[in-house]
Amino acid sequence: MARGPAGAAAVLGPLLWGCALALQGGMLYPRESPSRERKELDGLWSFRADFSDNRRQGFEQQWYRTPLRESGPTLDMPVPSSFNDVGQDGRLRGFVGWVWYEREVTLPQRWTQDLGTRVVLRIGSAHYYAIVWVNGVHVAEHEGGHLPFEADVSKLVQSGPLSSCRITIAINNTLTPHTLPPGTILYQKDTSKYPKGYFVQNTHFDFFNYAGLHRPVLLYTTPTIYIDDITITTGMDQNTGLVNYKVFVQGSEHFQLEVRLLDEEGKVVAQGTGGQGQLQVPSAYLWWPYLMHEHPAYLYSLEVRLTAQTAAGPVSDFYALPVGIRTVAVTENQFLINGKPFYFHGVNKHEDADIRGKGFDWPLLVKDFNLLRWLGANSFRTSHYPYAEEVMQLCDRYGIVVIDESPGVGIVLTQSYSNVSLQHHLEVMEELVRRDKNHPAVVMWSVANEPASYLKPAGYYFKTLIAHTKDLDPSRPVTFVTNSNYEADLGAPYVDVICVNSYYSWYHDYGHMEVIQLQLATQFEKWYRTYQKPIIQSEYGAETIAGFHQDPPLMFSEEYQKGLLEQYHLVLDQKRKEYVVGELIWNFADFMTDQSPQRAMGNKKGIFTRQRQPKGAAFLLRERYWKLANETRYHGSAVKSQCVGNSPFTF
Ligand code: BDP
Repeated sequence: MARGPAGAAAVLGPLLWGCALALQGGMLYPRESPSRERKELDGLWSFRADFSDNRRQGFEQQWYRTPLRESGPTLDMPVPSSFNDVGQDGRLRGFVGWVWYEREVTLPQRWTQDLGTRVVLRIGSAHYYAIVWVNGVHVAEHEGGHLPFEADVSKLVQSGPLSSCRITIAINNTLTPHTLPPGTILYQKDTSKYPKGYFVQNTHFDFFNYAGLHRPVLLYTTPTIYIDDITITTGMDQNTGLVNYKVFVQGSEHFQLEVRLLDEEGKVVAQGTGGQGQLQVPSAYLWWPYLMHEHPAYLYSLEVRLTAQTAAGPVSDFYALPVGIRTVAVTENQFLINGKPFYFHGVNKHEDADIRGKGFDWPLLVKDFNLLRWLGANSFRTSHYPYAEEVMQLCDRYGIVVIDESPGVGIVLTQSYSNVSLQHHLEVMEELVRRDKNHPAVVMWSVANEPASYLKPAGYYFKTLIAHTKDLDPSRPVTFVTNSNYEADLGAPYVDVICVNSYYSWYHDYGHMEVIQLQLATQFEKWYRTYQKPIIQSEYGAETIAGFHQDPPLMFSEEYQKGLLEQYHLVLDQKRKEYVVGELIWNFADFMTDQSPQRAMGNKKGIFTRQRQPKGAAFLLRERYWKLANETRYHGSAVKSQCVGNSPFTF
């Protein structure tokens, strides 16, 4: 029998506490379990860019109907990867329009013959707009390049004698004023200067608009009655950990649910039944950030078992979700994790590397986390879009705290504040919260970076967006990152934490490091006086070409980057005693940008090069972050003495 609200949820789709989502269905990360299998589709796909003038030849000729090789020449394209940098054709690097990917897959017989098996195609990210066909039949469309989407393809793969299926994905990277991030297409009509039909893509952000299948694509199975979504929130009552759960089921209204919480040694510490409840964990081990506690990142496992009776016999589904017990709160001048002041000493990142562009890559990811830990960084912001789910999982495991940012970067045109844009932005926040709500590492949502928040419609836009995000998830604070003036910022009244970017002695008063202290102190004082909210210096930095040396320092040299950072640190050290709760360097590593006279092969504000080698500033920051860690580390009694977590990442 159905218990709790799960039956209703099957109709309404998942509910977070108190707020109905427009989205249908959950987006649990596909994990193997006794009832679930996965088949990864990474590797070589067939590929073709549609270079026709209107970019629509693929649709006119219906390239999805037959194998791609039959409608013209194809290239081998690795997945996951951006398509831009893997080839030798200059036209492909900057291509704007539709590209076509295709892959033939052989399926296990059980998947195609057992009608009690549900087969799902999941695309981790396709930048930017994607249309998907299986065996020539349209199965999904998705807008947005940084969040996963799925299609139930059971009927298609189970309808014929075939044990293989052909997956075709058309992807368009065009950005318009209503996409996130926004962009504009500029047509040049002067035929004395430009060839006929000439256009370029303009954007208001500086990272390169890499495109393609950036994250894993896979097929996975569930039973036809299945666990569709789980929502966890956690709390503490004295020493007792509280794990509130809601489980959403699809496929039937008649089922039973059992949940068990296991500690890191596999011991059951709490259990319950039904679609909703609270588990109580006496003497709980808390999830602490890296360097804040001897045993950071303690993860329990929530095992959910669904059983149901059907005419064909019993069905069961099983899903295990990592759970960290921790609380987050914000006061007038503090950011609290587990009730203790937390100071963000971390970085801003990008998903970016040589050749693969924004393509997901395990070696790169592990290298980046090793560098973060070497640096003594306890946090990062997913500037300027949601990162791969696997990144968030490592943050949970290593205790790296995350400010989870939407792709709302470069919202500067009035058109991008229209209702159409706002509606899409609301949906993106729903998709983001749905995907990342259960990660203990995520402590705050950022709805945007450096929007033109002084424009008149920005007040309503951010008020609505932030309120909606809080409805979706009342358990986390919400912010957006500003570079505007404190008194002109129409969004700031609605945020919980002020995140401010500034580039003193880089974009202003360049070459004059002597003004930094005064200007930075003034910045902090004005923001605090106006809003009385904690402040994070969410970006600061200097362009630096690795190996350029100049003393006394000149711009672009490693000495200038270090000198500039030191000036910022003097002020941060004063203000962190009052209300500044964090500092995030721009940027972790050099990254690719659009070509422009201001950028020499990309943005060079990394403290590591694009190949992840340290510049001088990395050593300076490392010394600072470890010092900060030792000062701000929590020497708690009760929780500390109970912790036996086996995380290897102690210090
Ligand atoms: C900031 C933006 C960031 C840029 C940075 C820069 O938030 O995306 O890369 O400037 O110019 O304003 O380096």
